[in-house]
Amino acid sequence: MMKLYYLSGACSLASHICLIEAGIPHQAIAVDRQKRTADGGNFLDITPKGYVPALVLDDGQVLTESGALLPYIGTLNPIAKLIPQPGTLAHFRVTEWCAYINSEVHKNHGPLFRPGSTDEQKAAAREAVLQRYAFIENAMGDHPFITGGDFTVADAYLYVTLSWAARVAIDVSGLPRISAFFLRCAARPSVIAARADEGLPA
Ligand SMILES: N[C@@H](CCC(=O)N[C@@H](CS)C(=O)NCC(=O)O)C(=O)O
Repeated sequence: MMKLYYLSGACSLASHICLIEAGIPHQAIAVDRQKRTADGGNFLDITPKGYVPALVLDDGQVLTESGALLPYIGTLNPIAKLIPQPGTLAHFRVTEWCAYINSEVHKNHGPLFRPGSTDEQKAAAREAVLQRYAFIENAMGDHPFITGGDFTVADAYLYVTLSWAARVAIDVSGLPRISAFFLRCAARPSVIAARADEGLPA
């Protein structure tokens, strides 16, 4: 069975949601800030990168990086429609969004989570993230999800960054589509189940 190493509520929540959406049997194993795993190991032995998500495949190989892991998980079960068939442009549309959320949205949160950031650095980070959310708001149009009618791995990733908004004081109330998108995702059984597994409030 695959093992997903996660830090509660962190970016790994997106992979966790997608494993559930795809119906892939898996074991979700918590990692703490000291890099200890809930099954008694040292997370650095799983990946020297030391950060989540890390997915241990059935043959023992380890896959990391949300930008690769999410499309991988989505591809495992085509019926779940978490990503279109590999090799099609539609597939790369979803990976394009995963890359955008990874490098433009997720990464720009850095100063908001790093202890010791100055108020100026935090304000600049909030502005950068909000500007990217505004871009997505516009790109989403009247679709329920980023690329259209199907909930994809990119939507799971965007849901997770939005779930940090209140904690890092990013106010998305001026973005009605993004706000509705967040509530739409939060109501999905996979999201509710993954949050419960990670000990997060409903
Ligand atoms: N490049 C990685 C970054 C992953 C990442 O930033 N993980 C954070 C949680 S969102 C983490 O594990 N932080 C704990 C740490 O670095 O000690 C990815 O995109 O998957």
